[in-house]
Amino acid sequence: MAGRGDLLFAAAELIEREGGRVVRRSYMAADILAGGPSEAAGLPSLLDNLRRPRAPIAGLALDRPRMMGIVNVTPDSFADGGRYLASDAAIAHAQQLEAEGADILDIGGESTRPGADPVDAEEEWRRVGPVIEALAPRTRARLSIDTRKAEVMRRAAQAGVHLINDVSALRHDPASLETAARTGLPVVLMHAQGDPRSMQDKPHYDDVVLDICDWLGARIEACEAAGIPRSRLIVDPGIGFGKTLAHNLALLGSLSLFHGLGCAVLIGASRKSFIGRLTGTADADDRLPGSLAAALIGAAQGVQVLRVHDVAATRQALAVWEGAWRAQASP
Ligand code: 7PJ
Repeated sequence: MAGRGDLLFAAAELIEREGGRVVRRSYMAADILAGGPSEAAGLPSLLDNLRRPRAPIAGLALDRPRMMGIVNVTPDSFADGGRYLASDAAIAHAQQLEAEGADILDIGGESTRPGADPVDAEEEWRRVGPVIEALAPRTRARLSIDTRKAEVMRRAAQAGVHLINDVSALRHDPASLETAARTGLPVVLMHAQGDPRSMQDKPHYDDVVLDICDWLGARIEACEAAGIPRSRLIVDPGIGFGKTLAHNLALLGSLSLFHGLGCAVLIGASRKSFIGRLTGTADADDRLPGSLAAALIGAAQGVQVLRVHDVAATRQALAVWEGAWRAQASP
């Protein structure tokens, strides 16, 4: 799957909407490869999406899970509590995450946690600009700009970032599609229902996994129409963004479905409140065990990028998973 010899499927479930109903049918892989069930018209392109090797992202081969370390430069981000507001501290934190093994550093200056207030582009750039400018010439890790604003994307690209991460999937700012296309950079398209201020009010889906998969498919098409090829897109179901606990768990359980979109897949579950709600862990800093479990669930379903706070701990968890996984794939 996704060009990886260590990820295989022996059976597949074909899920289709028929009117208001969702119909699920299971097939053995051998039967699909022998020509496929005649009732499944879209199957050849779906199989092609599932199997096609993923292009490297910003020069990173996607043949194993990659870690994106989180660098918040915000006064109100819930997990770090503004501890890294000063750019010197953010730069030091980024370098620490790189030393721990982060492949990508995701630098954000606007908190998008539930209930957060927006900031303008000038203030956002004042926060992230000095951090990007300091890191760009001296880091091995790829730099990602976590922003919803075209102006911040443009300036970050100029300053040398390798990747755009937009939690609004290039919808928040009407100039983002065109600006992102012009940078030529890869883009993470994350699903969110509602905006950060209101998204946890009453999230609703007909079928959370299928609805988000279809939504991301439509965003991919919008990007392609704007000149960003699918090979430069990464999809993300947006854990915690307009989702109940049940929605988040359903998504984590069905991550492999998103490979059918033909892009690399990213998840960000690190320290999120669904872990707290599930386990009664009020303090985000105490959610490392649940975060590691979520990272391994992602790895086991072929997720190519894991967005995490705790790079060293995630690296250790992944090393054990990967060692055993590869040993059974080729004993
Ligand atoms: C995500 C993100 C996520 C992507 C945040 C937090 C909230 N970007 N930015 N995916 N979450 N792509 O880190 O808890 O899940 S901010």
